[in-house]
Amino acid sequence: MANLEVFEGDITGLQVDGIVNAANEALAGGGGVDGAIHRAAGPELLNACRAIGGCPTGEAVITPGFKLSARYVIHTVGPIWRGGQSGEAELLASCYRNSMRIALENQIHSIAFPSISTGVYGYPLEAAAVIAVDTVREWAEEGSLEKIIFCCYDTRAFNVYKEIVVSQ
Ligand code: AR6
Repeated sequence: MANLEVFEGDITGLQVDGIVNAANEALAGGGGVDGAIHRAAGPELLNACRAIGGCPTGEAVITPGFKLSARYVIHTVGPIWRGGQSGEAELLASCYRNSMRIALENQIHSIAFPSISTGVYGYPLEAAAVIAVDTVREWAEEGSLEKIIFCCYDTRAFNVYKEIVVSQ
């Protein structure tokens, strides 16, 4: 069983095999964690994303990490929150599931996730964190993974994730 950890800070500084990016369908870069990852990885990351062309909501694609210490970036596109009746929960679970599948296919041993969809895309934090932890746990016993980090950018998110990881 891979170890589940909660970390507070910037995902771009983590020493892991792969970090997950909360991207948009165009893979065009953006604000939030996406912007931070592109800045840290350098312009080659945008070129690699352009070559892939795009990624539908709920799916995931992989690129090298370029200047990041992480060898890979797994880009996934979370749902935009529209009130909860538009399949948001299933799409968010799908982001975590597809990211884990790609990590395993690439023999990744350690991976860090940001709190997908809970920034600009407006997904309520507590509900999103339950989905994140539940879905990742289902995969944590598979294959190569040894360490899974939920990387929270602020103390509120850190506390929410910590409580869910500990209580489940
Ligand atoms: N490290 C870790 N987490 C971070 C960082 C960081 N450096 N920066 C922000 N976060 P968001 P979304 C947290 O808005 O809601 C982009 O423009 C942030 O506090 O980055 O999935 C994309 O291009 C929040 O908890 O992603 C898309 O258009 C979490 O990361 C759109 O935003 C996600 O917030 C995606 O929106």
